[in-house]
Amino acid sequence: MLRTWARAHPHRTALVHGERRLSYAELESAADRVARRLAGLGIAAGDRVVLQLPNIPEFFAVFFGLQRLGAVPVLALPLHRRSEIVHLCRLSEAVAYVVPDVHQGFDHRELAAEVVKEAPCLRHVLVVGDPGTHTPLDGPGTGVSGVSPVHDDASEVALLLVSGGTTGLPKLIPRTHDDYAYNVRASAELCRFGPDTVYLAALPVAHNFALGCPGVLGALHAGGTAVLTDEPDPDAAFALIERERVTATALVPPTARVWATATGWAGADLSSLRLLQVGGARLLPEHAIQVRGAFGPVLQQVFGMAEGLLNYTEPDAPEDVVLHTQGRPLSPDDEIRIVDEDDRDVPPGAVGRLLTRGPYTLRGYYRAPEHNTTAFTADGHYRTGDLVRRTPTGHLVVEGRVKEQINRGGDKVAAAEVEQQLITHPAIADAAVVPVPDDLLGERTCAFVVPAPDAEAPGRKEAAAFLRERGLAPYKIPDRIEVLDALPVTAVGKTDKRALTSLANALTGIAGRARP
Ligand code: OOB
Repeated sequence: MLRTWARAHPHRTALVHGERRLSYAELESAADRVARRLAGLGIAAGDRVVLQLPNIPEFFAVFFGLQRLGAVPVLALPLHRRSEIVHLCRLSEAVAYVVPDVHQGFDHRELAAEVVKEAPCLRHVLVVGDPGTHTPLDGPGTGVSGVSPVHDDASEVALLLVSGGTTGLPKLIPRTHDDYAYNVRASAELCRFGPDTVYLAALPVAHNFALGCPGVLGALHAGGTAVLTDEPDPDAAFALIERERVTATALVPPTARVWATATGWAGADLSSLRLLQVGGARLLPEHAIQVRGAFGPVLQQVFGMAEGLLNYTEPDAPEDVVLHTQGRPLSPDDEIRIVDEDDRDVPPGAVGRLLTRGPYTLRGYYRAPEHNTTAFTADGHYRTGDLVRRTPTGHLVVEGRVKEQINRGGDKVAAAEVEQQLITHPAIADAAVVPVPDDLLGERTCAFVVPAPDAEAPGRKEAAAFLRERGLAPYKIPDRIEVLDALPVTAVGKTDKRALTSLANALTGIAGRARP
């Protein structure tokens, strides 16, 4: 795809980052350079490479360079730390790990040095910027001028996305060339992207939303421009929107609300904005009204998942649909079932569990045969874990979830992953993590811990330091720790998360009254 775009309009601007501007021709040759460099290091078709880069042009040079070689990027998030990265490297048997030198004060070279000790499959750590003791990404490649694309089968895996997760360790989602290209093309069409599109990537481009829904890839597919930034705060973002005449962007609900408030006092000219996508977590109707009030009829709700299925409110949808639903499936071939706990269809309009199957939805997690037996129905429907209802117009409203995941303003935290980390603490005998409502983030995490015999359970600060030391991503560290003598159990002997959620809420009430 990149080669086609670069031939069609080599001199148009593809990517903007700060003062840097890359034309399509420059992006094309940057991808070629990376491909030759990686080929020179022995990286070949089928190899997996963990890519952990922020929103900088090199992300796309490496992404497309890997595509060119037929190698598969594993898209780690910028906030992933040792625990996640080691797991992703081992699971994918990655041969290389690509990192920035220092990003937002965090030295990724130090992290990489720890990772290589625990993931012997890694043969190379490639650094964008000052490589320290590792290998520079920039460097001599093979002499061959231009590595030609090796694909002959569009059903092969093109990239591996990280799942929000419900189990102890993150899962990888195989996305194929044909499914992901469709994802990008159909999304770009629905969102009316064209050569005049200027897309601002303010969410991490390693996440499906900003990468391909329609995201940066959609903007490039349409012949437009993508502006990359890691600063979604309104001061920086509004200045960029004004300077670059940004036409479209994607946000999670907390950021959308901050932006909406900021329009009241910021003087920037935002008149170029034609599409403001909000998704990744529930946008409450009152917040949708606030955002639409501030930005006008440019708001679009997006209910998507890295696993595939995307729902969008259409750009010409009635106001009521935009304010009160999370959109309609992208493809006419997306199959939706809304079922009860025995997989029986609920009556039309009733709330149930969302199952889906379709042209760009995964058929199985990567190297997870056991998990796949429960994550899918026998006939291949993916169990999203979301509770939805369908309106007469076919739009979905997200009403909750059955999966044990905390959605912290769009950042997904698998309860089991944090629980398993917590119980490695010598003073913790048992742990259960539940969501608590939060005005800004929608939800935060509350961990209930049971102290080990004769031990005193750690407080929040100590637990946080412990989990950071274990290499857990910062957004997974519990916002609250509560100590119990024992965890409540259900009639069948499972931890009663519902009781814990109510308890957490009751404790919030008490804390709220105690601290006016
Ligand atoms: C996006 O992808 P993931 O993989 O980080 O998370 C998917 C999950 C969904 O299953 C759902 O539980 C939740 O995030 N979610 C929403 C939502 N959008 C996602 N819940 C309520 N309302 C929404 N609008 O989050 C994602 C991927 C592509 C595009 C947009 C979001």
